[in-house]
Amino acid sequence: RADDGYRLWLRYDPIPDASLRQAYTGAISEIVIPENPRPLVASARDELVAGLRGLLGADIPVVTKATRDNALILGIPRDPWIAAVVNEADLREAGVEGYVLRRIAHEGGHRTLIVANRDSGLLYGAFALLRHLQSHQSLDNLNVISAPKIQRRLLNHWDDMNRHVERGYAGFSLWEWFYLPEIRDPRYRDYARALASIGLNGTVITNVNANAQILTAPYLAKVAALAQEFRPWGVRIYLTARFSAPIEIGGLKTADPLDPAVAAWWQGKVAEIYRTIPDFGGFLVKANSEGQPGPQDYKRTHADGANMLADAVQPYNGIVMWRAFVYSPDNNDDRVKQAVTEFAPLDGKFRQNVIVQIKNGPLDFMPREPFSPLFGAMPNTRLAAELQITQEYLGQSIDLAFLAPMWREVLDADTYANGKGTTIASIVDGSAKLQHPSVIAGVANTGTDRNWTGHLLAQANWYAFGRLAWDHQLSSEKIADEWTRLTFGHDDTAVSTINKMLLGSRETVVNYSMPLGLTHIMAEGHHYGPGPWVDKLGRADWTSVYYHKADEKGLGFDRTATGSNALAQYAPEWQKLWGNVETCPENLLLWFHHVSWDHKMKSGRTLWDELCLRYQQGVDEVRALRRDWDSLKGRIDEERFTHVAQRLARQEKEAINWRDSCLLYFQQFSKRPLPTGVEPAT
Ligand code: GCW
Repeated sequence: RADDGYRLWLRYDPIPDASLRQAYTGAISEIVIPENPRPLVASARDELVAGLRGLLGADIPVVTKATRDNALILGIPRDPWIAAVVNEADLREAGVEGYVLRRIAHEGGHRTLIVANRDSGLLYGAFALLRHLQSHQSLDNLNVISAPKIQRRLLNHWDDMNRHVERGYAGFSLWEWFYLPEIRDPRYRDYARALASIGLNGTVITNVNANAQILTAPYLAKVAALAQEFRPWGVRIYLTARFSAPIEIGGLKTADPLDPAVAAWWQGKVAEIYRTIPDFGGFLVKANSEGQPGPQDYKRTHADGANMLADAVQPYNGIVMWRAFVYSPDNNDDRVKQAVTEFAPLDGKFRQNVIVQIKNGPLDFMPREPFSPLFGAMPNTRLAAELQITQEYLGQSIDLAFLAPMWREVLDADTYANGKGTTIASIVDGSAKLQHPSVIAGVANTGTDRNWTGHLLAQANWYAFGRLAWDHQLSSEKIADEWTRLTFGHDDTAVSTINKMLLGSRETVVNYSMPLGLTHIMAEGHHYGPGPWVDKLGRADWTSVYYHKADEKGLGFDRTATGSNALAQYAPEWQKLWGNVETCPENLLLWFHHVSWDHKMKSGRTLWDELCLRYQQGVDEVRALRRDWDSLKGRIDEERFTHVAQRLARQEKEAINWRDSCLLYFQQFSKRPLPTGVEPAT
């Protein structure tokens, strides 16, 4: 059968081992759900029925009261007997959205329970149970309590109203505006189901750069139709709010946040939104960044702008996610400093339903950059992390880059804001300070491609984001292993090979594109492939030369006290480590220092030789990826095998292009020969 990847990680293929299949079938004799289930419970039921049919090849009957031994029961602990086996403490641990999965002895036989405080927990619990079976784990001692650490786990779509996806590499936007609200692609349901399966509970469906059209009445009716499709899967809709909307669609002369007419316009608009979409989540705003309008156009602050919107949504429990990705056109200072410069003085000035949303790094979703210092600079403000699932700077939908290890680096990064151990994860989830609602956002990599994400293996990034949003303690290894088994089955060789490929892939991209802390030297505009020579654009901080600063002496951006001193925005512990060229980890060396070509690296080589060898290593690693994948021929279906093999072949060409382009370019400055081991340019 043709396998185009549409089913994602929800394949439910028959479990090959007959004895295991039998064991499961014996252990789940019927599914018990309450009469007239509410929508989320009905979704849980449908998923269990479909999942078990696929995995076990049997139709498990659905009943409203347990009639036999080995019933699988979905319940909210109103039944006294459930309360007797799942106690108060368990339920507290499961919290608002979590679940308890438990196999218990009951009346001389057994029951399997999915218990939760709310319907959403039952839905997540159903997916978790199916995942358990797909992982071929035993049901015998099943006993799991799981609850999300972050409350709002959102995708951010950069989808324009004309269905173009900014930085999207998987086709067009999924939202068919022209056809909505009457005509609804069944894919909307599949999309929401995929989100629910990994615990995501919201989605911002429009680009932060989109126009204000989305907020007009005809479009709100279309959004309401999408919301209706998503709702049974517990997925709420959020929209971007263009700050100048009162002018563009409201007929006002100003969008000044302190003008009462402007505030009144937004209040009216918000009331209209909630009449149309009662469970609307709130707004995401990009203001005064890259040409977008904002409060500063009226000499007001980000806080003035955000608070005005926050007050409008507050009566409905809505939230405002205000992005901190800012760099102004007239800024002569190091661009990476600006978010802290602009936002830190506003700490404590935002309403409680405002969350300042920060990209993981201070520059822009580079293959590697240090964490954004803003996470440690606003102790009295709710802060969200924005990660990029779509691979704008990491090979788009051609190169393989599994991003869980990169996100782990960010989540685990210690800001020292409240002393040692104040990780970004603890700031985002609110455990380091009072911070509700907590939010994490991932810029989506989905589109109309049959396999959703363009590169089949990029599905792993969507999956990883959802799993980390639910539980930011999960290891990259665990997530990779889960995804690989769900997607490719349990062949030992296939699993270990694919896991290994995934886990090393991001570092490989770093090696052949921007090693040793280099950033932003990609091609102009589309951002795919090398462009270290990019110079003389509209603004200096869009060029590559601004970032690598190659000259006769050396390479890299001095961000210490002798340079831009961006380093001063970090805790003293980091300043000490990163500020010294001898102690700065080499993977961030050229981010923080301008280093002489002859600087001696840990390997004993010069910077120049090391740089050359890193680029070469990147190429070699892509070749190894190809060999690994080729070794799987016959172990996975031909269609998916070919799909990935073709992309890896292209990736090798691109890696060579990166190596040759960057080394030839930098060699003009270093004036040194390539060291042994580096292939001459092709
Ligand atoms: O990474 C840059 C992208 C822009 C994007 C911007 C942002 C949505 O190149 O395409 O615009 O960041 O995050 O606002």
